[in-house]
Amino acid sequence: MLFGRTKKNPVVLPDKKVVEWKTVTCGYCSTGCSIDVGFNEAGEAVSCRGNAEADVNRGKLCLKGIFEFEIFRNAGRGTKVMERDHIRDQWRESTWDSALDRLYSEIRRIQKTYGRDAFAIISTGQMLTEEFYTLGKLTRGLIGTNNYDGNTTLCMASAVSGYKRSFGSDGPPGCYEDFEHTDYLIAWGSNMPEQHPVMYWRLKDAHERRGFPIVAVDPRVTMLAQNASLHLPIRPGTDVPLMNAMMHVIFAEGLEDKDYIEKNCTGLEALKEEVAKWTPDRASQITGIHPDTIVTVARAFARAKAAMQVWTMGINQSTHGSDGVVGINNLALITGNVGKPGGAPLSITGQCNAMGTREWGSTSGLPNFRFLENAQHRKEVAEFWGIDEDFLPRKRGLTQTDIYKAMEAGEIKGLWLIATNPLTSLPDSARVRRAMEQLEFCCVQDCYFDAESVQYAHVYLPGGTWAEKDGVMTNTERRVNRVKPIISPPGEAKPDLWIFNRVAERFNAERVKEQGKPPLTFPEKARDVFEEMRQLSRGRLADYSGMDHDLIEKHKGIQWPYTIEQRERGEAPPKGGVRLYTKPATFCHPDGKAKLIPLPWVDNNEHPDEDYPFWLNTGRLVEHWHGRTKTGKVANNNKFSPIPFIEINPDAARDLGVRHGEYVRLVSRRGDAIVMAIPTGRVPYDMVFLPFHFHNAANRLTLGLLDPHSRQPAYKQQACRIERIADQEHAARLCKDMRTF
Ligand SMILES: Nc1nc2c(c(=O)[nH]1)N[C@H]1C(S)=C(S)[C@@H](COP(=O)(O)OP(=O)(O)OC[C@H]3O[C@@H](n4cnc5c(=O)[nH]c(N)nc54)[C@H](O)[C@@H]3O)O[C@H]1N2
Ligand SMILES: Nc1nc2c(c(=O)[nH]1)N[C@H]1C(S)=C(S)[C@@H](COP(=O)(O)OP(=O)(O)OC[C@H]3O[C@@H](n4cnc5c(=O)[nH]c(N)nc54)[C@H](O)[C@@H]3O)O[C@H]1N2
Ligand code: SF4
Ligand SMILES: [Mo]
Repeated sequence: MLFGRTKKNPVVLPDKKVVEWKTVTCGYCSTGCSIDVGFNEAGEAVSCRGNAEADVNRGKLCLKGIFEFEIFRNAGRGTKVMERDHIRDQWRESTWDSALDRLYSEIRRIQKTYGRDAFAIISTGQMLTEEFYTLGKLTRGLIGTNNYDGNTTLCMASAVSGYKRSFGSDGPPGCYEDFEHTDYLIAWGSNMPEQHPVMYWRLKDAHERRGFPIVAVDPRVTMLAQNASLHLPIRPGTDVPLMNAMMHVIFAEGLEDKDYIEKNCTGLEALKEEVAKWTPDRASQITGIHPDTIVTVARAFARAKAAMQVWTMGINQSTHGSDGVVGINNLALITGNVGKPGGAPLSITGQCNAMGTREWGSTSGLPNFRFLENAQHRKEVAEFWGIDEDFLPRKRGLTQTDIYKAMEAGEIKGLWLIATNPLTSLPDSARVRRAMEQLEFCCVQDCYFDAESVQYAHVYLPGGTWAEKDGVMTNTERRVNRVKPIISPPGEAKPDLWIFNRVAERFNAERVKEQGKPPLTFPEKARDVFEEMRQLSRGRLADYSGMDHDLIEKHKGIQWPYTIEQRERGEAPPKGGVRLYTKPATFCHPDGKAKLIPLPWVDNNEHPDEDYPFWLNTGRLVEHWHGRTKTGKVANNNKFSPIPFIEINPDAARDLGVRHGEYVRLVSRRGDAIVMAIPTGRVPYDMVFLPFHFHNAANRLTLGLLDPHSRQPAYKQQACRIERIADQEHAARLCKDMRTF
């Protein structure tokens, strides 16, 4: 019998005439899928398919990965080095030598005039690990500014800070294989089917076979919530009270794992004292979740043989982001769900290599989770690099979010932006513009010349991206994956590693000439940089010492830790399933114990009121990537949502007299934006959801209060109002002006 369409409109797959497939790792999200890129006879990249041998994705890709080959040559790529004297001047074509000399001399001029930290460097989670390590060495070892951070402060800072507070170090303990063992899974503020689609496929696959409950905690009815066993439509910013009430129930009913706590944790009494105050009734008033539901979830979570928690930006991007992560860790610790199959508090990372910069970028510390505040760590790294120990600062400098405030206040005068686009991604873009206008000098290193921050640059450096470059990336489950240069960057664009090495040459020459000291090593080849990292990692939590580029490639990714001792014993790298803290009292605090930390809660969000009656929630769509420099030009991605829009509840739309597809003006205390209204039951009556992918939309309105521990902005909780627009044609033009490609 024949299935499917046999005659009418058969689906015909175009023959792309691929003659060769080359395997790399996807450059979008942190799932870390392995991709085969197909090349035709002319050497053009024409197709992508999932690599079937890789444990991560087992042949699958999402719709960003499928069309990723298009980014090598799509519109707006930077192909020339550009310079100008003032940000209002026209650009002129320049040369690498001229632009890099200028970058070097402006850094030193600004440092000499205003102090060492008056020049800031901000990087990303989207380069390769060898590039992060090299930039860290250049910044900490030669340039010497302490105002060095990454866009990961907008993304993973709360997870990092929460892990450090609970466990003594960053580093997600779980892995994807945990989905295959868990008996209960809570997803806090994570829309995995859209943001980590192939990771979700792994979860769904395990779920279909074993049928454990999945609980989605999210104010929206996300795609994950639609597929969950239970959806808790929590009031924005109130996850910590919910966690406290769950712990209240667990202790009140004696469901905690006393033996695990005894062997592994400190701080039990103080935690118990705090959560005693959080009855389900009290938490229900704050969270909007029925007390019976809280009791049911707490009991089931504690009774499950193995219970897992995953979370993403719904937790991290909040004024209680770091506390939310600690709350998740507390729940895991009191029920003994750390370091065992199916039991993990697993932070889902965002960007393809946000983990790589956490491990090696030296932004918040020194390589491999070493701290600037630790004298022994400073000594180790200074000796390894061959620098004076005193050259390293004794505590970390400003975070990205605070760097912009210092720019606005005129304390920071120069900026080198690398692979991040703050005009679209930082909260309250009017303030970001004011801050950028204060700068005496700004260099933007981006693979796209049409990235908005280029508007404020004096020097533009065209970077290569993704598989135009050589190195590794670490995914959410601590798997180090390989990326190879399968095509050259367009025009004069160069891999970021090449750029850092050329900048390092200039600072090294100064070091030799002015201080008579030998230059620091800056290997040209990524595999030689990896060798330095491998040595520095020995005996550390993120131990890479058993790995090298070829082995990583052969195994389609290796999870850390994989030590030289394991390799010498002949142990092959495990296929998956590597966990942290599997043995008792092996946490990273000095006593080996994890800390249970009480979490009192203060409500400090901007709430809807009479003037601004809606919650403004912002986030992502499956088809787009951040500021859309990439996906905005891929037709098969952009066509799904080419203009800014809000999800609005159909009843709210009706009460406002707003029809489906009408343009409205969204107004907050910071600014306004014209967006299209799409009524949907996904959001409650008093909330709108605005994807942040569109330039001049979401972040004109966001408030971005900062978490006190991590300094990460609360992008998801603020108030706005909706105004109808009489002249729809004019509104359509304005909306289009907000950048569509
Ligand atoms: N397609 C696509 N995938 C991506 C990205 C992309 O741009 N596009 N970016 C990557 C990056 S860098 C990141 S960080 C991840 C982000 O991945 P996610 O965090 O999954 O994505 P978001 O849409 O930002 O936010 C997730 C959810 O948080 C919910 N939320 C809002 N407020 C609260 C709250 O107070 N409590 C709770 N519990 N939930 C809340 C929102 O309603 C939203 O559904 O995605 C990665 N993957
Ligand atoms: N309102 C709101 N705002 C948010 C968020 C939210 O949920 N809501 N989420 C926040 C989060 S989690 C994140 S991670 C940030 C992301 O914020 P950004 O980092 O600003 O996001 P991107 O648009 O990905 O910017 C990356 C830039 O680097 C360039 N690029 C990409 N790859 C390379 C490369 O290999 N080399 C070089 N030189 N350049 C490259 C791209 O062209 C792009 O211009 O946004 C944050 N902003
Ligand atoms: S799930 Fe993430 S890593 Fe996999 S193809 Fe999609 S964007 Fe790439
Ligand atoms: Mo992110």
